Amino acid sequence: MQELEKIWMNGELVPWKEAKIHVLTHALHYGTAVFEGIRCYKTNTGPAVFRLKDHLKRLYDSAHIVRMTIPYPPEELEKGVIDIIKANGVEECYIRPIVFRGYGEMGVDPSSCGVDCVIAVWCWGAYMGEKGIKEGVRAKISSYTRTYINSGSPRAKSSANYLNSSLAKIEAKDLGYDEAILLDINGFLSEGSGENIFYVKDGVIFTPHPYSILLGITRDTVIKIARKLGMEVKETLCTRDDLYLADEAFFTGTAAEITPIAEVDGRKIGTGKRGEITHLLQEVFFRVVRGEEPDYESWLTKLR
Ligand code: PPE
Repeated sequence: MQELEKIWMNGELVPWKEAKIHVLTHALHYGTAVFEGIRCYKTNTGPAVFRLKDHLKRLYDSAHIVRMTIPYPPEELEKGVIDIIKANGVEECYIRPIVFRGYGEMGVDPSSCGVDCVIAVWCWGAYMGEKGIKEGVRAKISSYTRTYINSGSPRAKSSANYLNSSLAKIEAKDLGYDEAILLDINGFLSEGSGENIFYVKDGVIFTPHPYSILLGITRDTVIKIARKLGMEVKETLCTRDDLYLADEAFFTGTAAEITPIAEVDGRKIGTGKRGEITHLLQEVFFRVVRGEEPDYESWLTKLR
């Protein structure tokens, strides 16, 4: 990992190498943490954070679901995000706020452990490579089922949910694929290990209904952009066969941005290349995040 200068830790900017926690931190043992992934992009008027307020809103929602009280008001975390980007002097970066149960008593019950809060930033290029963004990735339907709504809480971006993602990702990569697609407990499409999923059929855009998925901010961004372009978007139950027979498919996520899916389980999706609608959505998306689409300016928090 390429180290930067500082990390925001419980309100202080501490040197990167000194941003440490105790080995008996509750979250390390029991996954009691919630986090966010946000991107800051370079625009003509300097760096701008994309949909910062929406990401922080989801962080507080995640904390609410897992019964943690974040010991700062949202405005303070917003300032923390801006301060830590400035302190590291980067124009573009990925931002990772994490809120977790700290060092106190051991045992599953987290109530005696305080809540710590960290914001780190690093430089992160295309999640599945530049080639993936241009040509599409190869995906596999996972043998792992997405976290069930009454066992984990897929709506919360909690660390504990990511064992499910991690197992699926390892399996997919071991088998020579780039990414895993998980089905929900009823066998319908849910999402990728770290992305939401969309496909296009006869000009209509489909994406799984928000039952067993993380409600992605990029998912919401793409839905809004597509509808504004006059396209029809349906949030519905989707099957693997729908995906196999789609004309185009793509993943969305803060890290993954919009990554075309070229192939699923050895079957080409459409032509097996980036589809036209996917390409158009990518072009508009990258203009939006770089501040080149005035209609979407309100989504940007400018640093200067
Ligand atoms: N589903 C999952 C399971 C997921 O992890 C992400 C983001 C999304 C959907 C898309 O959400 P959004 O970023 O709001 O559009 N995954 C984050 C973590 C990736 C990682 O490897 O770490 C991300 O993209 O930041």
